[in-house]
Amino acid sequence: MTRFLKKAGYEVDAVANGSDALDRMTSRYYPMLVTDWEMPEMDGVALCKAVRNMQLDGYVYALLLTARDSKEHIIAGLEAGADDYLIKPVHEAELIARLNAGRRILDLEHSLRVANHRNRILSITDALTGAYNRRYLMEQLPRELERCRRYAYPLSVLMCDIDHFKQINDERGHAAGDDVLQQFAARAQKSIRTNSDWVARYGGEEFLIVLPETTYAGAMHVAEKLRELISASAFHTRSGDAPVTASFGVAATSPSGPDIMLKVEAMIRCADECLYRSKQEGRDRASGHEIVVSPALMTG
Ligand code: GH3
Ligand code: MG
Repeated sequence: MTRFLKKAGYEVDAVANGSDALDRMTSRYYPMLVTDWEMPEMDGVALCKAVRNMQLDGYVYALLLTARDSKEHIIAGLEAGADDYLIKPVHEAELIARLNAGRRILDLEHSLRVANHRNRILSITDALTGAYNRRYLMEQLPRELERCRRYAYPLSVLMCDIDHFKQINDERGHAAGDDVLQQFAARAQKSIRTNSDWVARYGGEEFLIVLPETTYAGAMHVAEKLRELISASAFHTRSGDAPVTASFGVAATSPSGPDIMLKVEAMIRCADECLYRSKQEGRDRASGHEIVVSPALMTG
């Protein structure tokens, strides 16, 4: 069988029984499985069932080989998760033809998977800036909050708003405004930890940066770093260089994590209030608040 398959251009790993096959399939993804039905310990049907219950990187096309050709027998095999079967003795050309048919299914499944992945990325990304969009933010931030609560880690959010952005649009045009938004997102991306922190576009020219496992002091430091990076050099737009500043509002939980009552909405509101304070106090600055007791508890 290995010889047949290799001759037809397949890469083959041959194993002696069902549980060895299962072991191999857990350690890497095999798109195709050709298995005998009748085997000691784990037979081919049990193997197919087990494979269907595994979380794998792609679909596994399973072909069962059997010596019995009764209808009930074959139906049971297909119902257990086999895609096709062959009655032994195996005819070389037929085996290859059936596997090639299986490959067409695998190719389709692969393109579907790629398309789904691309759609998922599109559905959570802001098209202009490449930052996450608000939908993703409202989906993911409650999870971050929950995770920080479970592990008793702090969580901070940083609300950013470009100063006098309307003026940039008015003086240089909307397209130049778009250039500024793109570069703002790029600079924000540059000033955070790539593996845990993330940036979402909250509204028109407002961005929210999520900083897991970051205390109030840490978040204020990030805000200050980004504030400096924004004002340090002009933004290049299609209508020339534009000096830009931004204001920031930080909301942080206590170092031991969010309390039981704290909600995402309250945290965002708190960051927004701090941002408002930064605007009031003259813009191009950061203000923050550490939420020691959640607002719900304070009013309760
Ligand atoms: P402040 O310093 O108080 O934040 O003033 P501001 O002018 O930045 O704030 P305001 O909220 O008055 O104006 C925000 C502007 O952002 C108005 C809106 O036209 C513009 N805007 C929102 N979304 C986009 C976008 O996708 N592209 C561009 N170019 N402009 C946008
Ligand atoms: Mg603004």
